[in-house]
Amino acid sequence: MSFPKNFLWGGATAANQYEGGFSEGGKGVNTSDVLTAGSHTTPRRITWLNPTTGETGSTGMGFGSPMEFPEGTIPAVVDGEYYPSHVATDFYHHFKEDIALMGEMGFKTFRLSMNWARIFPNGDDETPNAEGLKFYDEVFDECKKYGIEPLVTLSHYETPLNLSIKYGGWKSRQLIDFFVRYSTTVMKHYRGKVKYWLTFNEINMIQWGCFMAGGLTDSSDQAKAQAAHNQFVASALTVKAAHEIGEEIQVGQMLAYQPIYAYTCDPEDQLLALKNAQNTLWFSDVQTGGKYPAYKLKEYERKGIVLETEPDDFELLEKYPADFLSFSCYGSSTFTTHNEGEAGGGNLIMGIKNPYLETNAWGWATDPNCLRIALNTLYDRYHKPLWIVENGIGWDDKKEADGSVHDTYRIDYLRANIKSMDDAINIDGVDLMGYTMWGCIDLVSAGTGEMKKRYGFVYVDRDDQGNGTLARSKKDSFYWYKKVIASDGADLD
Ligand code: BGP
Repeated sequence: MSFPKNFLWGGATAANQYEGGFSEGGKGVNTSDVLTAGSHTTPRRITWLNPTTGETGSTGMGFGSPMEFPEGTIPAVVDGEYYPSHVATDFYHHFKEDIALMGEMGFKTFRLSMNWARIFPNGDDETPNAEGLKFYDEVFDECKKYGIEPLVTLSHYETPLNLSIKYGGWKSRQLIDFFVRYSTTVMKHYRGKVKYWLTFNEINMIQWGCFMAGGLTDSSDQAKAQAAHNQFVASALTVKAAHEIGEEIQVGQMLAYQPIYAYTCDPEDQLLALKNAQNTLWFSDVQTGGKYPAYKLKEYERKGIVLETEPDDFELLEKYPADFLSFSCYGSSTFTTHNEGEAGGGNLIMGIKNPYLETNAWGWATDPNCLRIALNTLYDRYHKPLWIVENGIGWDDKKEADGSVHDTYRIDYLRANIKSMDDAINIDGVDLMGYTMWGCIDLVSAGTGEMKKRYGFVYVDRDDQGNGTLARSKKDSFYWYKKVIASDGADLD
């Protein structure tokens, strides 16, 4: 079996983990720029400053360790800290070389995120930064040379820091206007160059990483619910604007998804699995389905959460749902009510270890059926085109003296996942637009801030402390993926 001829094969990246150019081209500071590096065992931290006393310190990001800003402090870049986003793997200065490598692999599409603060440095500026616009013009022109269709995320785990400090991040409705100004500006400016857009990366992650996903410094349930609502409205208004700007433009939702399994057939385990699945799916029920599900509204009622809404919010959500649903999927998670099983084996949502699956060094389980199950679940529920915009495996790759990297484990992982996708298309009839492997050129890990958790087809010479030449070299998986694309997914050997 093989994939449709127009299937969009490619790779995915995000500005905060890849682009660098921190203080170049008139860019402002983003929330992602105040995150330190961490590791598998040490959570990343947000650095803060007390502008009155000059005192500095840091707090957790809300998952792994609590987020607490002492009175009078604001998130800030402070002296003496290492911030992985500032250089990252320097796409800013390597984009021509990197896009050429993507072209060599035969990419049909390249998912990247636009750095919001490169376009609107403070987020609430009246006019965009011309130098920022120019940078992406050059990037998209380069893509065009190789026939690569860009897929652009508008906000991938970053918000201009000023919006977090001045307005409290996405819990403020004012951010809706700032975001829509930004999305409208870029959709108009890049018309003819960019046709596919995504609004918020892994929108459901606001439940855990609320600073990262929503610029919130307040992690209360009320703030998170309001922030999610505001992002939904901003997404709907972006879909509306897109359709007014050009009928060829499509705006997708981006969801962090993983199939959820019950560890046993005990109905209590089944119910727990269902509830965990709903905790993700309500985000796509709203943004792609157009309606809040009853269970979510009931939960808000129980918890005393009251959303601040405008009279036409719900009509907007229903009238302008996402054109397609994109998602990340790395593996599955398993849950039980029983006091058994070993902890771990999930991705961002950790459950217990699934005895049928292998995990990598970071405890992420590889599940050969996860994409087929995910695609069927989401297609059955929404009947809209789907796009897998993240899938892959993080590994501490070793580069040989001759520059080669023998990443057989990555090829094995991708082969199983592509087969799973193939089955969903050819056996189950799912409408799948494309597949962008996560971190196609090595980049910084979002979860840990490490370099050594690598995903790429291309190795980048840089370590966890920021040393290295940034030189690029092709891994074995580079040649393998090139063959996969050239054969429309038929040759997976
Ligand atoms: C997703 C994020 C990405 C990416 C990926 C891998 O959740 O959208 O930004 O980083 O996961 O995760 P990590 O980098 O933590 O290994």
